[in-house]
Amino acid sequence: MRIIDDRREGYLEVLSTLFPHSGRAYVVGITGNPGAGKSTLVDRLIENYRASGKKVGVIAVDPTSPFTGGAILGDRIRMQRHFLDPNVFIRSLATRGHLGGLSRSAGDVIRVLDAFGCDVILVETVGVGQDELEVTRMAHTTLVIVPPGMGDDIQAIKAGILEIADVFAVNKADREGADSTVRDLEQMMSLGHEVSSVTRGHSAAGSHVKAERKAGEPWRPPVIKTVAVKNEGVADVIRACEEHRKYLETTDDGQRKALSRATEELHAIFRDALLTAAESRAKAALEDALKRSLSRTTDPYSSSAEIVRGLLAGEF
Ligand SMILES: Nc1nc2c(ncn2[C@@H]2O[C@H](COP(=O)(O)OP(=O)(O)OP(=O)(O)O)[C@@H](O)[C@H]2O)c(=O)[nH]1
Ligand SMILES: [Mg+2]
Repeated sequence: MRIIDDRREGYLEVLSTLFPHSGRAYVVGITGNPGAGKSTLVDRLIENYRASGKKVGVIAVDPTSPFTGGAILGDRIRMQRHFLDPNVFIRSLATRGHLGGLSRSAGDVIRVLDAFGCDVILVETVGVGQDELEVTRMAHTTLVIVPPGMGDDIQAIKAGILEIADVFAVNKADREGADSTVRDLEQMMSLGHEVSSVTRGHSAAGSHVKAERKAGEPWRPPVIKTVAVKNEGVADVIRACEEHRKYLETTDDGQRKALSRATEELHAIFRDALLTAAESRAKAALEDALKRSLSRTTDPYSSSAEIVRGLLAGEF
């Protein structure tokens, strides 16, 4: 695992060897504002999945952003009770490091956990940065956690987060305002879909009523109330995720998403491989270009284009 985390010599060979053993795990991305209760819910999800005998992988994207500095310690404590369970694998990932590499690193770790035989892999990421949101694109299902009483702020999260949600959990439903948050979310979603009566008239946590989706209809993200600290509504979240998984497995929409996931993954790996190879091949030419840049004899745009032409023509 260290080899992968630190990208030590040979890590690509390891991943390549693992590839045939991967592809079976179901990946759930869990995102939402800082403090929404992601880790608490993840802890409960682990508990529920373990109770049904599933092997669980967890990737906590280490929030080193100024918003949430040091929160990973809290995450560790929250999930601590699962650390000794040999069927739970918990890894954390730093958000800062190589450029745009977070999703790539997460992808690598997902591959490893998948090959280890994890049935479910939960990826917790704070839904604040683009980089973090990218990670959820690797998940089959994205669970967005919203605390109650967001009021107008729901409009604020709308832009980035609403589009990526496959399932909503209105967590901390023991607090005031959960019902209106559920209503707001549903209303927002019904702008693009037919209005349904999901959860209307039900106030207890987890009392989500399955919306009957007819064949051919697009997926409509269910909104589920949870009280993660009391394990309420968590089984409903799992049920909703399973439904979404089935939806993906049986629809054209699911096929399209699988294709786009595979495309993105291949391209990310290709870009990395290309860059590594090209930078080492063009080392001398790059040094020369740098000198010319500094002396302002050749601009970096022209030098770069020149180097790429040289590389493609096999001149280096
Ligand atoms: N009342 C109430 N509190 C909750 C619930 N779920 C979580 N909390 C509390 O909310 C706080 C934040 O929970 P976390 O699970 O750490 O939230 P998080 O989204 O992982 O936070 P970051 O990782 O820092 O973004 C903790 O004090 C939890 O105990 C809930 O259902 N009800
Ligand atoms: Mg957390």
